[in-house]
This record gives sequence, C-alpha cells and structure tokens, in this order.
Amino acid sequence: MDITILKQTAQALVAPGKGILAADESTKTIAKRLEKIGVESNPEINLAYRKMLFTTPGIEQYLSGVILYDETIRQSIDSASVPQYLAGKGIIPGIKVDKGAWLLPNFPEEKVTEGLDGLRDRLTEYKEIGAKFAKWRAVITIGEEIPTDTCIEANAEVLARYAALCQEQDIVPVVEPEVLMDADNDLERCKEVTTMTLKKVFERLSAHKVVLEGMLLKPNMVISGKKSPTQASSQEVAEATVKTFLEVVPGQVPGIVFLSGGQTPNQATENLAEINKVPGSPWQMSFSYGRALQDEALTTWAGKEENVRAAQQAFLERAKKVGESLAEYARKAIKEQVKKDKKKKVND
Ligand code: 5MM
Repeated sequence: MDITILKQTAQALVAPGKGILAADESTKTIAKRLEKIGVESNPEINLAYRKMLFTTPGIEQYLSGVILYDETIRQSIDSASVPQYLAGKGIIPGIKVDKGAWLLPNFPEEKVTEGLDGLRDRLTEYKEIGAKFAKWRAVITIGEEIPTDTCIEANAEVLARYAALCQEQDIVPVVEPEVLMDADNDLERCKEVTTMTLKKVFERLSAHKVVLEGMLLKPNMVISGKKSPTQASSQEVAEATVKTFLEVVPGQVPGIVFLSGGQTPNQATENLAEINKVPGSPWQMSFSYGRALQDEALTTWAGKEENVRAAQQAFLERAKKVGESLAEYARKAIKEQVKKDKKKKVND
C-alpha cells in the first residue's frame, strides 16, 4: 500500500470547486433511466449516452472524477479506452465494484451489498485498465422497526473489507453508506439513523485498519424523507448534516462527497451550497451525484444525435452551478484561514 498515492488521489478528487460524476448505473438501473426517455438500453446506446456526458466541452472544470460501470470501463471513445479518454481530460477514472444490494436473509425488509468474492482479482484488473478509485454502495432503509443493528453491522463490515482491499492496491475507496430518503420520516429520524450508521462504519473501518486519509465518504445528507409532510429547509438540512458529521466523521477523512439520493437538481445544488456555508467542518464537502447532475441532460438528449449539443449544454450548466458554489466557499474559507494565520502571527 502506498499511502502517498492514496492521499494524492483522494485530495485530487475533492479539489476546490470540483466533484465526482456517478455514471456507474448498473445494467438494470441504466435501462430504467433510458426507459424514461423512451430508449431501449443496450451497450451501444448506453455508451452513446455516456459519451455525450464525458465529451462535454469544459466539463473537466467541474469534474474531478467519474465513476464507471464494468461495461463502460471496457468501452472506447475516439479510439481511446474510456479511462484513457477521461484521464486525457484530467478527469480521474473510478469504478463501481459492488455487485448490488440484495435481501438480507431473515430480515425481509433490509438489504446487504454483495461483491467481496473475487474482489482482490477484480481490483487488480481494474487498476491495470486505469481505475484510480472505486465505489461500493450500501443501502440502509428507514421504517418502523428498521434499520436493525444486524443490517447496519453487516453493511459496515463489508464496506470496511472492501475499503481495505482497495487500499491494498492503491485504489482510493469511496465508502457509500446510503440512508434512503424515500420514507415519511422527519429530519430528526434521518439524523438518528445516519449517526448510527456512520458510527458503525467508522468503527469497522478502524478495525480493518483502513487509512482514513486515503479514502472518501459518500453519504446521504441529513434530510426529511420524501413522503414526510414537513420538509426541512436547505439551511436546516445543512445545519443538521454538518452537526451530525462533526459528531461521527473523523477529521482525517479528506473529503465528503454527497450523493443526491433522488433530490431534484436544484435541491441538491442548493443544499450542498448551504452545507458549505456552515463553518467549522474539517473536510472538503463536495458531490458525487448521479441523478442530480444527469437528469436535465438525459431528458434534453432523449436518445437523439441532434440533441447532443443542447444536452451537453444542460449538463455543463448544472455542473457549473454545483461546482461554482463550492469554489466560492472554498475561496472564502482560504481567505479566512489566511486572515486567522496572520492574526495569530501578530499575537505570537
Ligand atoms: C449512478 O447510480 C449508482 C449505481 O446505482 P445502481 O447500483 O443502483 O445501479 C449509485 O450508486 C449512485 O452512485 C448513488 O446512488 C448516487 O447517485 P444519486 O443519483 O443518488 O446521486
């Protein structure tokens, strides 16, 4: 394990003003997304869609990395492999390595993510093809009597084992324990479940000796469930999110890259901007959005070649909105730090 490489990659992924595009929809999920615009999924059409995204002129100003699916990492754009193409634009290629969330035996409403079998060999191959970071998503569902400790523990354990295997090969693990926002719970309940989950995840990461400086956390925001009659404001979401994370996420983790989890593009943009306004967090707070970055581009594209430019424009505009708000706060934070340092020197 080369800790310097891990740290460098992790820091590059959360460079000020930049974040990650999650374009790692599995076969079933991409089919669902394309079905919405009346397009039938197959490897060629999936590539045409993703090529539209990746070749967007200027997108590298806002994207530090892209998470790919196994199908895409083996495809090519303009006679370069997809990872080579992205790296050529200064975008770091990453890979989804989990095999999806499956029913947890004896816990009918809960899931555990699978994919550890053969992972060491798969990581070796992905590294050869060009992946510098990886992603594994665990899903925690909120309900009357769930999540159970068993579900949280099972997912935390596999997340930690995945992370350790990645670091063994100098691949930065993006650790994604997603507390779903689909239920009718309020903000407080989301905070409670997110806290329980993250506590357990960091306990297992520590037990497996995962180097915190060489990983990224990809969590949900602390937010009201979609079906809740009371929806917290962006400021409330931001305060609750930062407060929760300060309690449970160690400061050595270089960055937190939020998932959008079904928020609209505007909500996800605004909430992240507000999160970055809350003072006192030791991490870079950025994004690893799938739907919130892609939704407008996908509907504009609608599977038609003649819409590629307009779709790219929509994609660039969204990425710019998300990225620029981050850069603005990063600049302010740096200025404040410089002021503080100067003051300290004078007082010393
Ligand atoms: C892009 O979707 C990713 C893969 O999902 P499946 O395994 O279900 O096909 C997903 O893990 C995604 O990276 C996260 O959910 C974040 O995406 P959103 O849309 O929530 O920002």
